[in-house]
Amino acid sequence: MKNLSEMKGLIFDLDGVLVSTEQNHFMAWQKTANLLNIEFTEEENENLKGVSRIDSLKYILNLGNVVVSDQEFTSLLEFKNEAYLASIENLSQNDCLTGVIELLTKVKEEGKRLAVGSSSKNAKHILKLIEIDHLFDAIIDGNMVENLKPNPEVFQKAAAYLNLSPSECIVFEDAASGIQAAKSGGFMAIGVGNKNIKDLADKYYNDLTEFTL
Ligand code: B16
Ligand code: MG
Repeated sequence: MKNLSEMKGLIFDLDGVLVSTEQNHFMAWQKTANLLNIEFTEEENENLKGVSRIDSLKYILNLGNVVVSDQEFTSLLEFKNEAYLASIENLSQNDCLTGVIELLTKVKEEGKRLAVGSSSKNAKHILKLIEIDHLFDAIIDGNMVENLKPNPEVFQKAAAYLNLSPSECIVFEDAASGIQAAKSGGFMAIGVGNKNIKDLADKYYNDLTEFTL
């Protein structure tokens, strides 16, 4: 494995790494599942971290053995997203996870290239709300890729925007699907803030204050 200090690019997942909106996603999915009388627990939600909106709904429908029309499927996606957006309305820089601002500021000063690689179609909106969008050289979100995590496309695209190869970049992730995506794309995969992925990642930190280059 390469020395961390040799790495030129840092690519961050959004939800669960830079900001803690995973609970908001969970609550919004739970409301959606309730409409369909499907029981949806926090344990099940673990499988949806990093997973796209469409694939998440497919997973929940499958869980309850529920079949819906295409039109209903679209309405349910809209319902979930509205519930999610309403719940993050008051998000601010205070909601950045521990160590985020300090790390981003420091590595930027050191000349590292920074990107976000997120499955979320709301990523740019959230980055603006938490006022860190200006720190990134590239923001690749769920609107910009065909294949979402565990496919590596989102991180590969981020590296390409940074003009770097995967072997020159570190990916920070909180979800199994994201660690899988990073590793299959040839990136160093650092797990953050989710003990369930400790064994999957190349290195693991409880939060970003523990990380130094
Ligand atoms: P949206 P990440 C992912 O973001 C979330 O982890 C996941 O829970 C969510 O379903 C997915 O984004 C899609 O989000 O509905 O906003 O498009 O962790 O890849 O930054
Ligand atoms: Mg995440």
